[in-house]
Amino acid sequence: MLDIQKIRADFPILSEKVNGKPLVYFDNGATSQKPQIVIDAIATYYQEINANIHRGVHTLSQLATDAYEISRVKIQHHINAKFSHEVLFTSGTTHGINLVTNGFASILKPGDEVIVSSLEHHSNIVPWQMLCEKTGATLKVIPMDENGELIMNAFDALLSEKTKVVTVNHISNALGIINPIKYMIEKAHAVGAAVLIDGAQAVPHLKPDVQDLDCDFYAFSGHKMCGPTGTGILYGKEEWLNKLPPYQGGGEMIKEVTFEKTTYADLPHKFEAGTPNIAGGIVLGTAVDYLNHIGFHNIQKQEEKLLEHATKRLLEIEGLKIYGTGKNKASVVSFNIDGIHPYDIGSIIDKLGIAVRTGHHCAQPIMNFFCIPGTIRASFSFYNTIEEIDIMVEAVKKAKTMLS
Ligand code: C6P
Repeated sequence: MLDIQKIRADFPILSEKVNGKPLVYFDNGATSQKPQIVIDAIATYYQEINANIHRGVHTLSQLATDAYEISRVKIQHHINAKFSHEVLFTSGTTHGINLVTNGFASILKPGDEVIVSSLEHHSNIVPWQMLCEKTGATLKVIPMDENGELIMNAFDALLSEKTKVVTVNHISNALGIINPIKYMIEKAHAVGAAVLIDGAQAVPHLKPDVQDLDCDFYAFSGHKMCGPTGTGILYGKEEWLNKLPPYQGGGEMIKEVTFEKTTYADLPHKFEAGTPNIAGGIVLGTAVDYLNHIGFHNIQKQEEKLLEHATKRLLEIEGLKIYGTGKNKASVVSFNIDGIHPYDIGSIIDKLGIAVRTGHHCAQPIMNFFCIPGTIRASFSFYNTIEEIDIMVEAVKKAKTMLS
């Protein structure tokens, strides 16, 4: 059993007041809060070893380079990648996905097909749309049902020898649905397609095993898993990363440059042009250590309790509808109240110190499917409590009374 109060003490912001009320932070899907150990590690980096990496022979540069590369190896082990050079530092999920779509521009041809799911965040729709426009490939979409689950028969029917890429999120940000990605990866590989998993919403809740999943790419953001903003990881299988051209040209991604021709550095540097977010990359390793110290088994147990309690309590409110009612769910509840705009509820409960996200959650196709402008999304983390959920439920009831 986790000692939640002890864990909460690790997060200074959780004892802040917002609008004069104790903060209830349920916007973890947008970004997680940061423990003191992560906040301190950023200061320590700048106070003690700040230098550019992979460049200098001087001691500080060596120290910074070592810390950065140790963090890469830590993350390699965390996601069970075969090689550390399959782990690329990025600025976040969006960056990772764009790196891949940029690479596929030189691979896809007219007539090829890319399959995305109807549950995607805009970050995993728009780059593929841009790629299809550039190459003449066609974008196909896996439909969903009323529970927010992808329809696997329809997915199977979309697959053919024309399918070159399948991409899907591990967990939907808007609904919290956990997708059957292992099945989907196997099916996609059977027709020779590459698979990119958008793991942005999965990594705060679970430890992905990229070798077991057998995905070709797995992209995620550091800031949703207790790490700093502007950090992220793109895992890519070695063979794919060797096949794709570099994303950006610049310093550090080269072997040799002449005006006639440039040869590129080996992995992972081929994809890491310019000075990266050094402090962020190092501290992402600290965040991973922190989460592993809490333990993902414990995290999941706590989050299951929160999800169950929130679902039960919210459904006591008349006229409240939850979107995303599939069986396999992360600790996210997306809901609306009959006849009330989600922004209005969100604004009133904000005055009571409760932070939720309202709107389309960068997933407009999902809102279009349900014919709604948006939802109120409460996304929980292991540091949230049952008491906080009760505070939110009472606040939502109050808002409903005020707005009815
Ligand atoms: N979702 C949310 O409130 P970046 O911005 O690159 O760190 O992550 C983009 C992204 C990609 N895929 C999924 C499934 C996501 O949930 C997100 C970010 C946040 O739901 C902010 S829009």
